[in-house]
Amino acid sequence: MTEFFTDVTERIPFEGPDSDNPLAFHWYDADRVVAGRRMEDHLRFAVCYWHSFNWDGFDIFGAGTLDRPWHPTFAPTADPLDAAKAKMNAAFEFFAKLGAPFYCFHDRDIAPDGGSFKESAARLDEMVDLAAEHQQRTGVQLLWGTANLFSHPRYQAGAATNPDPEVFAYAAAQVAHCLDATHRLGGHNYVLWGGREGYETLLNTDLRRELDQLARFLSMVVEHKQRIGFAGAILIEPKPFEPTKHQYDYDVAAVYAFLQRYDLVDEIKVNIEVNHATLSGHDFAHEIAAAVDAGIFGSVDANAGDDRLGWDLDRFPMSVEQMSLGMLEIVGAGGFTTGGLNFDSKLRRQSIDRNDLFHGHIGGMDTMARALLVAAAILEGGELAANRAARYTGWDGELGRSILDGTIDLAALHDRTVDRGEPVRVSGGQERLENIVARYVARVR
Ligand code: XLS
Ligand code: NI
Ligand code: NI
Repeated sequence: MTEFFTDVTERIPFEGPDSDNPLAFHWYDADRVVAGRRMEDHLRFAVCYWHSFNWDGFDIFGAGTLDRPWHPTFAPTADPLDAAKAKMNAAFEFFAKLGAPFYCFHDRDIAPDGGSFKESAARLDEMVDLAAEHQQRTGVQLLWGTANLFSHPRYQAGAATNPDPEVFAYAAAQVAHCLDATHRLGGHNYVLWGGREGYETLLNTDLRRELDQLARFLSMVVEHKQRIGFAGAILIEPKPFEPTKHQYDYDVAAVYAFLQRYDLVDEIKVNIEVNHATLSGHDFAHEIAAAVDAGIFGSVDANAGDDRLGWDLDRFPMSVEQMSLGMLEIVGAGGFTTGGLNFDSKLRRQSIDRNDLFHGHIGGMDTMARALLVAAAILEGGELAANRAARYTGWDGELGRSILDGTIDLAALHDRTVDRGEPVRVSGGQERLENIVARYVARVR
């Protein structure tokens, strides 16, 4: 097999924070035990096929720039399956050299559209056989598979939420096939991102019908999962907008309300993407905490946005502090089970060297590894937990308990308050707490 990433001949080593080698890990030390688990098992890193191998660097103003010789932009006359195989060789070479334990794909990332459903399905089957061999050879596992229900023109008005049941049926067939493929490859999860499950205007949209359709679609996915014996989790990926103006899966809270309404809450969890959280006006940590609280936390797409650009930029994560606050919620809740950290992250369009894909992932993995160390140290130090608990001690006293257990009512609280002075105010201490976090960020090794 001819190699693609020829500058990197060995697996990327761990060399520690003081190393100047740009093609080494400085923080991610797979075997290091942190809070009772190996780093690799905590972080469960996945490389995303889509952005890293399927995207040629095009944007709405210009053509592809990246060095992706299998892409139709650069190989317009190549046989699509040969190109897909070359892409897969390069992808698994990369996963293995990086030392990522997992990868993720859309059906169309690994197998090009064949013009008809039948031909597309046959191509997917062929590529899945090949992926199984690559997985076997490299030991890399599938974190999740997903069907692309947003790129093809047939999905212009959505897949499950399309006004035409023929499109719903097509999408259902595509998911059935992709879920089978994911099952065959031992996938740990199956993701549904509702890229076009939303709307542009109420002038042509029946919101209630579309929500009912989406719920029926998801119930069918759950039924199918059970029928084929797929043991992984089904995950919805919330995103507030882009490509549609109003997306139904706006954020974790909206997804949770939807799952409750349609009685799906025990069957489906969420895949939280950091920059989708930002776009919905939340912190990453908030979305994690909301999902943990609802019992629907599944997995994470670990990317980041840009402070000044309000779209899904999908940068590799570089902010240790932002990620530490997210990891604090994840580790505090007991860590990942089926999920992991998928780099749904893109290079910049000008990052055209083959090694840039390593640099992006090394930076992202080091950032998340350092965030894990910070989170574990904060949890072990216990100051934040003690502070938080201290704020609520009143609720363990007589008044707090009698409010919560219902022995005191509104009128009784009225009478009680008439005779009492003002409650004593105390500081929230946010700056002091932020300084504690900053201290951990600075000190962990
Ligand atoms: C797009 C989404 C997509 C999903 C998988 O914004 O993040 O990459 O993760 O379809
Ligand atoms: Ni994503
Ligand atoms: Ni995204």
